[in-house]
Amino acid sequence: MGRYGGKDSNKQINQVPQKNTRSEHITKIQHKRKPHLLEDALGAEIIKGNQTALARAITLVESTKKDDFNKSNTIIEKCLLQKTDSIRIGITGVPGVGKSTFIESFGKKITSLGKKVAVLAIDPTSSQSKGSILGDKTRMPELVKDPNAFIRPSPSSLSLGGVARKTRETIILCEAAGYDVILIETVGVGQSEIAAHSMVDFFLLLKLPGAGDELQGIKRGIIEMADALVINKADGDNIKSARFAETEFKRALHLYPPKENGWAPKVLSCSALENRGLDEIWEMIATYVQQAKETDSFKLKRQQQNKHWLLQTIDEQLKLQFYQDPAVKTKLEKMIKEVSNNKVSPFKAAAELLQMHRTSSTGAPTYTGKNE
Ligand SMILES: Nc1nc2c(ncn2[C@@H]2O[C@H](COP(=O)(O)OP(=O)(O)OP(=O)(O)O)[C@@H](O)[C@H]2O)c(=O)[nH]1
Ligand SMILES: [Mg+2]
Repeated sequence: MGRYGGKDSNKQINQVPQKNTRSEHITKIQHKRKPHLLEDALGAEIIKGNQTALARAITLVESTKKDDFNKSNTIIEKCLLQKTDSIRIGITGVPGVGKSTFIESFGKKITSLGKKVAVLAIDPTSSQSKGSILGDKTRMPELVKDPNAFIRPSPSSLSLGGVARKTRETIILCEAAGYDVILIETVGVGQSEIAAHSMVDFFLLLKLPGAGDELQGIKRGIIEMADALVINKADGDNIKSARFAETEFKRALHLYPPKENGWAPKVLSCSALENRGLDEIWEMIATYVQQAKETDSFKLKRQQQNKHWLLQTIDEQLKLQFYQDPAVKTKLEKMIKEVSNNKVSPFKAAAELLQMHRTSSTGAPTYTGKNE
């Protein structure tokens, strides 16, 4: 008897209970699909620009639960399909240089141009002290109130690697929500700067007036990363020293070859407190973006960054899996002792441990959000 054509099935179709069975069946399917309803709804609301949905999705991104990780991935996938035309700007500088004040003034400038701005942070200190770089929203009183601005502090209790990855995923969500400019604030120390640099289109280094000693102390690496050096606090008694610093930095930057994309880093000065010099900074960034888009280097840089993050994430996950493998944990202790006593070579020990992990990890979960 055919599934749809037979006598019995005709009889059944006319019977009321069949209808119930069908609706039960549909309910079952819906129930099965229910886990995706939240992601679908959040994704759709984010794309409409709903800030509450955006904040909720970011919380999922920041969560260390595996279930939330899967949900956030589904949302990110959806958001990635959204075509955007954003500019990602990194802002760095030593504590007290005026990053928060600058972001407040610059953010307001951006929204006054009819654009939406999102402010995110990579802040490895936020887990240790409550004085996180964006925790201090009092430095951004106007921007906090601006409906076209979205401010999200750095997630706490995560390692730098964890924070950086979450920030990067949050960029995607913010862009899908229609934020045209993404400002990433980071402290001017070590790894967090490198992480920020590898997720932005333009990297801006804030400096203090007073060139002589500054020039001596400036790290070569950071100069090479910066697309612009901006001397902040160029106001009041500082105006003269800021101008001097500007000349000195320009001279110093001449010694460096232009970047791969042909851009020669610029030196400007501003007063974040008095809202001066910000137009020039915005124009400089706009020029950079225009040039980079013309030469395709804008797209190329983002492609390279995607590749970097793919490889970086694989590295992190592999390491995490290896060191969390209970078999490895036990054997590693023993191996360390043996290697220390020259009973076995480090290379042989490593090979054995890796082999052991390969055997024990077959079928092991590919992700664990813990310990990040
Ligand atoms: N005169 C002057 N003071 C400024 C300017 N920008 C910031 N400041 C002051 O410098 C101090 C530090 O400013 P913040 O914006 O908190 O600096 P920050 O770089 O965010 O500092 P951390 O969050 O500690 O890393 C504050 O007292 C600001 O008022 C400026 O353009 N001119
Ligand atoms: Mg600050």
